[in-house]
Amino acid sequence: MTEETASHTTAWAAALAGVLAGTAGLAVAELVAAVVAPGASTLFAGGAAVIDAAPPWLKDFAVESFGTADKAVLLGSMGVVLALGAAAAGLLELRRPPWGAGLFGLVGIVGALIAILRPDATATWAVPSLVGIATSILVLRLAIRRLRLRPAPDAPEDAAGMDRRGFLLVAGAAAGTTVLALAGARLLSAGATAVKAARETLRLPAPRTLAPPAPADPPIAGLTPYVTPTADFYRIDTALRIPQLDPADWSLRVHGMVDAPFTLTWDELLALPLEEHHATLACVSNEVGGDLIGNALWLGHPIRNLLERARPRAGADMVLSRSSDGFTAGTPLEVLRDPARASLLAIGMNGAPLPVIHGFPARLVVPGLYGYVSATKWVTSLKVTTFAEDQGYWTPRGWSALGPIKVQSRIDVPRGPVSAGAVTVAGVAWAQHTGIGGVEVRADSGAWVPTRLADTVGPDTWRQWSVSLPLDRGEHTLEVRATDAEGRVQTDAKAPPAPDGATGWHRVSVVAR
Ligand SMILES: Nc1nc2c(c(=O)[nH]1)N[C@H]1C(S)=C(S)[C@@H](COP(=O)(O)O)O[C@H]1N2
Ligand SMILES: [Mo]
Repeated sequence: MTEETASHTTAWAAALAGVLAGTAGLAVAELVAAVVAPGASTLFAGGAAVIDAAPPWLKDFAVESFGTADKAVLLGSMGVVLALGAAAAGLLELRRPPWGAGLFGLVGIVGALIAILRPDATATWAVPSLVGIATSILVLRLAIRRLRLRPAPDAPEDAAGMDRRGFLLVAGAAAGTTVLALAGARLLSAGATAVKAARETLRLPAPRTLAPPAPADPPIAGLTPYVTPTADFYRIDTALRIPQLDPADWSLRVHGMVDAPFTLTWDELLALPLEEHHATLACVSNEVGGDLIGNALWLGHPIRNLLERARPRAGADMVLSRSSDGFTAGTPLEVLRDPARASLLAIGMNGAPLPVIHGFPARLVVPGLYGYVSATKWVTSLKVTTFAEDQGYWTPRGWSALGPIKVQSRIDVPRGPVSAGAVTVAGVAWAQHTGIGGVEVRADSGAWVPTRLADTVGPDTWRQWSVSLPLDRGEHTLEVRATDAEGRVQTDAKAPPAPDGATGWHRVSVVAR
């Protein structure tokens, strides 16, 4: 072996040592986090910090390009960046010891700091990153030392100054540690299992106030159903690791500018009269024609009753709701106190306890407002405050403090080629809490044609619409626009989702054959 190839081999081995040391450290951090606090894992605390620091255009881009896979993409990209960094640390340790170990140490300290700065963190959250990084440094030092042995004077030409056997042993031990630590972390993440069991054994109390029955769906293939099946309901949140709240430990603190602050336990909540309401939840990030919207039957206790009990003081104009993982939403106090609006502290969705990803055991649902200013999942605190004093999570990140839902409509059918002649065009339209007054469609910028509206239980949900349009052979552009129940016509002025919701008409191209 020439000296050059030998040094190439050594360099590759050093980079590999860096990656193995890094992965072993991350895996050990996972294991320690499973014991100390699941949120304290270096990878998840770091990822959560990246999400919190991401500017609105990036959030928008991630949601738009990857949808619900945005978190997997984030973790994947972090993995690539960390692997490259770890390889660099390996090379650095080979060429300029102890700077490789130093680089690892720096990353470990930053990881520990990020973890203890998470909203729900305690000082112990530093432990996983610190133990993890100690592991990484140990593996790195041991492995690189095997690569830097000076060849003995009487060694054969090709010895190249490396203790091959020793290196492979260290590498194997590191890989073994990684596998064992990850398996252990898996076994120990019992929290999630306990919460899953608590949810499955939960019997929801019967509602005191029943929702009117949902209207039957028009028999049109491809049309969005009136009630979104829970499994198809969109999910949007900043939670890389879904909060696992056992109802037995859950409570809601109602405090701030109130005369009578109190804390509501799970059993107390279950003993309160519960109401059922249909409401269509929408995400402000929904593009025109997008599917970040869903309609469900919610079961819960009116938020206005909780606020009444706490007695808000004069001057308060906002309720800052907070989740166990630090997300916050700022909702106008008068909206939550409005006796005509069914704003709920919800515990049930479509007849079952809230799924864990939708906020188990309790979340807010406020008809008429985008989710980011109202629909806090895993909610644990309601602080009565002012818009001058407090901001919800997304406001300093470029989104409007107020988020009333804008009138919108979407074409669901047809979305592919059709036979020329009478073509069924159908979809949904929404203007929550005002209600939909009418929906019109047109082909190829022709005259607007009114559509038939399906029944609805009230103004808080979307409405399905349909119409039969005559279409000749060829390509056509279909457009839809809605008018709310107060006569406001949906604008075609295009606006992106940020800062307060997309506008514009939904258009689809169809080929009639
Ligand atoms: N704890 C928490 N609650 C949250 C969010 C979040 O990031 N964290 N996102 C909000 C946003 S932006 C939306 S659109 C709705 C989505 O609720 P869903 O996932 O049940 O559809 O939840 C809201 N509640
Ligand atoms: Mo959202």
